[in-house]
Amino acid sequence: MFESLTARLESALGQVRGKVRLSSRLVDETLGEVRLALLEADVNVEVVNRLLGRIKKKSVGTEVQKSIVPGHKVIKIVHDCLVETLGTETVPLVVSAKKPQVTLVVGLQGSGKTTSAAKLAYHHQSSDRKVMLVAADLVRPGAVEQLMELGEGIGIPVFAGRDRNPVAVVRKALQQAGRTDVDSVVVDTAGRTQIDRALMTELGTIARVSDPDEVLLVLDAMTGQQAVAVAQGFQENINLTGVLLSKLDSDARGGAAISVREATGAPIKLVGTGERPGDLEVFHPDRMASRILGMGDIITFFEKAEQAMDAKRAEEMADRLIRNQFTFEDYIEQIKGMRKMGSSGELLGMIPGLRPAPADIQAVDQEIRRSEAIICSMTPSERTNPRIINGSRRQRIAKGSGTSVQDVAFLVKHFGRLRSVFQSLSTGGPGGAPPRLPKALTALSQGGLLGTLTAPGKGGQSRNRPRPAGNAKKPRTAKKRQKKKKR
Ligand SMILES: Nc1nc2c(ncn2[C@@H]2O[C@H](COP(=O)(O)OP(=O)(O)O)[C@@H](O)[C@H]2O)c(=O)[nH]1
Ligand SMILES: [Mg+2]
Repeated sequence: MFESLTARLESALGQVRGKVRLSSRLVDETLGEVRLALLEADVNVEVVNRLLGRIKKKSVGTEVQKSIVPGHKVIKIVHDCLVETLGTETVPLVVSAKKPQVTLVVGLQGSGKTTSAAKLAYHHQSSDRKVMLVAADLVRPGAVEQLMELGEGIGIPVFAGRDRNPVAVVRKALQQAGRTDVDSVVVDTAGRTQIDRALMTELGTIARVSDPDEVLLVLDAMTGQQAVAVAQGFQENINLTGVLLSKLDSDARGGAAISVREATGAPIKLVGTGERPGDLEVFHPDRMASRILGMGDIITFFEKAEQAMDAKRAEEMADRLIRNQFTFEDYIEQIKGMRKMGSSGELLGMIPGLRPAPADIQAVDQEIRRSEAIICSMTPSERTNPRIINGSRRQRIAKGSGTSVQDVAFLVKHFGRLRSVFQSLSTGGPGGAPPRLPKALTALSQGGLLGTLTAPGKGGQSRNRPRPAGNAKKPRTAKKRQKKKKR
């Protein structure tokens, strides 16, 4: 599903991914690539223009530059605007008190109507409704037999009259449904190779006699933006309640999926994802956007980070770090913020390009718990001024936290090291780079703080191992993370 579009968008957005500094030129370039990717995917050009207009409007403001990771923010904006294009909200199937409830399945020949009618019937049946299928496609040879076979496979009766007139078939089917206490009737109608008068007249008459609760237009996803013209043609002649987009499983480009809602206003309610009766899914715009972008990790990271991190507080903390005023109190707060975002394993997994091994995750968790225990056993003055922690204080803290004197000494020592790292950021790195407050924020939000503090711990070794401070061997994950920070 969407393989080619997703690959294209991933490479387009790869340029800003993880970036803590963004020039407006880079943003423009990236959005230009996004535009091309969409056009290549056969998305309707007007839809592309409107979508990009929205994205551009949102990505120029200060909100992007001020966000935790501006590069991620741009991707998040693309995602949110795509959700809007896809319809924002999930539009459910109509639920009515009428009995039987009637669904008409309409569309061009070969779009997947008969298959989808069976899927819908199966879907209704699974919510404990008594269902009947109606074979009202008397145009396509073998269409009635095809539906009978499908119905038999899922144990749903198929009404197929002897009339040559589909309107009469539908009328009789509804009478029988009334007699047999059927809750839901799904009517498979005839299609044509293109929209023509005869078809529209026939559908109009069927709609009049059956008073449908739902009229679903089946569109073949593989036809790309042609689907827009088909939908408009049907809309002019019949009241559609929604679209069922079929063959999404075979659609690498996504042109129809992205275009239909924005171009026609008709909501996509369901998607077909295969040939079997169960291959039907409810269409959720947000999940679909994540599938199309293929960057679920960043979106989730961002949403959680924004929830957990009060931006102002984060800035204050970074500021304190830079002024060398960052204390163990701040560190504890930082850990709590991270906790709100999920387990450290989840968090590490969300950092782009990082695939931590379970052993690393365990080690990090263990180290975090240990340092938390140690800090909790410190007095407030020790937390704000770790310099006063001497031998006897170390002993007391170790006892209180169930750790060793070495553990306490290690944490204090590395805390000092961390502060100096951040301070060097503020005074400029090699080559006299300007102060990089946003970078400090990135490090914070991406677990850099925790990483630095816990880096030397690996598995269960940390307790017994003598620890050379400063140049201790770091686990793989920490190394990668540091690389990430250098970008
Ligand atoms: N892969 C895939 N094939 C589908 C899907 N829906 C329908 N088809 C296939 O598309 C072809 C045409 O479907 P059919 O229901 O006969 O179309 P109709 O002429 O509109 O009734 C058949 O071979 C179906 O098996 C789908 O969601 N995924
Ligand atoms: Mg058919």
